[in-house]
Amino acid sequence: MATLIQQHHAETQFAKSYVAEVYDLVKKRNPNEREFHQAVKEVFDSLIPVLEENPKYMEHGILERIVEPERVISFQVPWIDDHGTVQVNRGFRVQFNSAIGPYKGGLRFHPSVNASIIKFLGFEQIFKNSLTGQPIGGGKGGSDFDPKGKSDREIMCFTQSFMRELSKYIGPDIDVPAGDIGVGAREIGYMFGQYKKIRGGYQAGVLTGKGLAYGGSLGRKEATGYGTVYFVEEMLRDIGLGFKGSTVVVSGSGNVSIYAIEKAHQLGARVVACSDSSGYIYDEQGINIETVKRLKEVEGKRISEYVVEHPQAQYYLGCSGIWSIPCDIALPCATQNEIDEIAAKLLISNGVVAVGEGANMPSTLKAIYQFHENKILFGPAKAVNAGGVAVSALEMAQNSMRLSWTFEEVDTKLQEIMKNIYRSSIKAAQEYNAPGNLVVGANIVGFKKVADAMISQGVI
Ligand code: NDP
Ligand code: 2IT
Repeated sequence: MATLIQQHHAETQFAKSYVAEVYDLVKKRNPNEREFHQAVKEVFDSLIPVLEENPKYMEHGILERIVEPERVISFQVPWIDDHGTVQVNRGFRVQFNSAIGPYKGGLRFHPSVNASIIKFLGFEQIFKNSLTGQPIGGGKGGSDFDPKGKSDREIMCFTQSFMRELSKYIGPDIDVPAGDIGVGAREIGYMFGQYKKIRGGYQAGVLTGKGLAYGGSLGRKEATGYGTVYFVEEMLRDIGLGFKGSTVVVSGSGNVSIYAIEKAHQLGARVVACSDSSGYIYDEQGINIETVKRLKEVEGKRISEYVVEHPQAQYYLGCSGIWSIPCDIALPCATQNEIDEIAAKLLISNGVVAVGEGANMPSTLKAIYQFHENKILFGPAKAVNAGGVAVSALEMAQNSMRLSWTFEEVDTKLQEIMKNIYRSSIKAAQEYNAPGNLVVGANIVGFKKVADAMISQGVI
């Protein structure tokens, strides 16, 4: 008869080989989708102890099912530019998993968008949305359209064409898109108008991140950046530290970065650097966030303009150099894989204490390994940046009730949600023998709820 240790060993081997088999299948079925493979690998590596403990997840084929989107929509987006020339872009919506609620997730407009990018983002969104504790499934979409340098008319023309097709597949109880890179309040406004026109009815809950005059929620604009800082504050609190008196580096200068910088300053930190895809600025006195807001949110300028108004600051070409700046806290808030192994080692040798991922998958797997090996506090994206989608779900709730909460009410709920995500993730990490490992903890908490719901609903 097998001893308990032998039995445990056999179960571990079984769970490991099941994970390896499904991961191989993912690579075979989705060739060349590097980012999607990366996101799957990170989640799968966390799940082995959960599968050992709950063989039912293997028996019900949960991994095979969870990596296969329920629906992938790819469509043509034709539009006419200001010269009268017809342009054609590619649009996507990946409806990944609806076990716990309607598909929910942003739309990204960036020339780098392809099936791999949208699938990695959609896959991450399943677990992130589950972590928030709200009833929302996972989805993502976007286009390879480049909003840079486009006139307002071109943006409207493109977004209307995009929505003409997307409108067939979304709805307040079906799939609720929102913003992401290159999609903010202006784009959501045009898409909402087009959806309303096509449907001939006012369905406020079909999109989130709307303007305040037509169903948007106070606090949504700030939610991802503020939530990122609230989460990292929880991480720091556990070792008796906080933002107060710390030096912080934030990459990017878009929606997430701006409000992460603002909240970090409010908590007494000095944020000394931020960036865009062309370069980064260093301001030893602390970045003037009002200048960044005006340059980026109102005037649509490059971050290099900052030094014209603040001559004490320096501008450096190239965005990756930002990680060579010594800091206590690093908040990558721009894009995927912006911190590689070299950048991680630089941050570590310069004394970084905590890293919080405001962007989606900004650290490579090798970078994450470095942070863990060197006992750096590391907050993974699907936990750290969940505040954005969490407040989107609060926007949906307000739309359903036909009322609106005050900024303070929304912000208080956001703080509670971020604390809960931290506490449940740290608890799961402890329970599954990975104390302090928030990657493992967040993946497990996010996965279990969705997997249990999938089992309850049968093979559908
Ligand atoms: P924005 O479009 O508002 O800003 C993006 C910022 O990142 C810009 O400064 C942009 O610079 C920079 N950036 C984008 N792509 C690249 C690139 N390839 N290389 C270097 N820099 C780049 O987007 P958000 O702030 O909304 O999103 C930032 C990140 O946060 C993304 O990973 C997104 O998925 C994630 N996120 C966003 C949420 C939200 O609510 N908006 C919620 C959760 C996560 P440039 O202007 O030069 O392109
Ligand atoms: O990555 C994300 O969580 C988002 N872009 C926000 C999604 C949302 O539905 O608010």
